[in-house]
Amino acid sequence: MTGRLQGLELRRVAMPLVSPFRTSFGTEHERDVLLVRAVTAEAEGWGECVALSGPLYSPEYVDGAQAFIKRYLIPLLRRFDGHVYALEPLFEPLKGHPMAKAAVQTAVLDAQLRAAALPLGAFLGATKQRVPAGVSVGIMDSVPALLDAVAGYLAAGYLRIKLKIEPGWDVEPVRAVRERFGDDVLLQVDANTAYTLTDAEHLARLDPFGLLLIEQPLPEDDIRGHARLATMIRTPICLDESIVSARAAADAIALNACRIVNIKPGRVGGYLEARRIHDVCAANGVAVWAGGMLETGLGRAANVALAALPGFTLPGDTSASDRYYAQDITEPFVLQDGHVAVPAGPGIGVEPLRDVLDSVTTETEWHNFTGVS
Ligand code: OSB
Ligand code: MG
Repeated sequence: MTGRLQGLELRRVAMPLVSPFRTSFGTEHERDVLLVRAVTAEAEGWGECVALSGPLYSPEYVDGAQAFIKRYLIPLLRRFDGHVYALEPLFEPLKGHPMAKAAVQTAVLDAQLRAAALPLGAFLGATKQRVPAGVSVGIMDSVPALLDAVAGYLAAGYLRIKLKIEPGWDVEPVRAVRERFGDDVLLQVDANTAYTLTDAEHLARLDPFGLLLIEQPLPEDDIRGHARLATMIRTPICLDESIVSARAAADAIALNACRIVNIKPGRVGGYLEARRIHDVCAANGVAVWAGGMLETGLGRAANVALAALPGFTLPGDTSASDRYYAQDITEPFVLQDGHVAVPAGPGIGVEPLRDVLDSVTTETEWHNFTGVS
């Protein structure tokens, strides 16, 4: 699995969301996505950059990721003809920018897997053909609006509900969802770093509701705070933003800062590192689940393959395409019995629908690597 790169395409697409998605850090109305297409003589592959438009979830943002790829990764890629594993040491001297690196790595990995006729799931060690789907529900203007949204998702078959929370929108929405839909619904919350340790008593008020987990209540670098909070509340703590590498996962686990980990390949520099986090967690008996970043079908396909690994024992944010987009850029991912099918074809196993892709494209640049030694 090697192959000289003939070139790289950077493509920006504008994808209107079916409804605004509000979190403790902001509201997304439209997804401005950077796609990377890697071309070799044998095949081409796709990677989706999960950076949001602004640096509100992590330091990366989509314009910055594109600039970083152009200025720092493309010069390295011009001479690259190795296995995708060789990209990690090649990129390693450049600090940070995991989402930009992940997008490029995934495009190259997809091209190499397609050339080798190997599905991404098989490459990573997937053991399932379909994965249970949860849904992430944004902060709403009112509790009745939230209950309507949750009712719709449960009717569609979603197997787990995640409520975005922030100070002022936490205990009441959770109580209302429990009262209306009962104790059997798998329910969890995600704070996206909106609290501090002084909120511990308040967060303990979530204890009676039998939540699966509370995701990232405290700041990204507050590992000790999460460990302390874990002794003050009964709801299991899950980390998202804090888990930036397999080493960070090992440290957080060793310090008892989390009992569960959300794995997002973009946050950790790609699917190779995501796989290592899965392995570290499995070795420590820590459950993992697949996070999401409002991906199009291209990014979703790869996330679903990862979610099919044996350590992914909780439903992920691997929702169907129509939870996000009226028209996806691939054949839509659909919910069947609350599950999403793992693509069976080589690489990520899906193709962009060319007409749709072109109709949402706002910018394309092609970087040609041939003729350069
Ligand atoms: O914290 O998990 C998060 C979306 C964008 C940025 C961060 C997060 C999210 C989600 C949505 O919760 C997950 C999805 O359905 O893609
Ligand atoms: Mg999260």
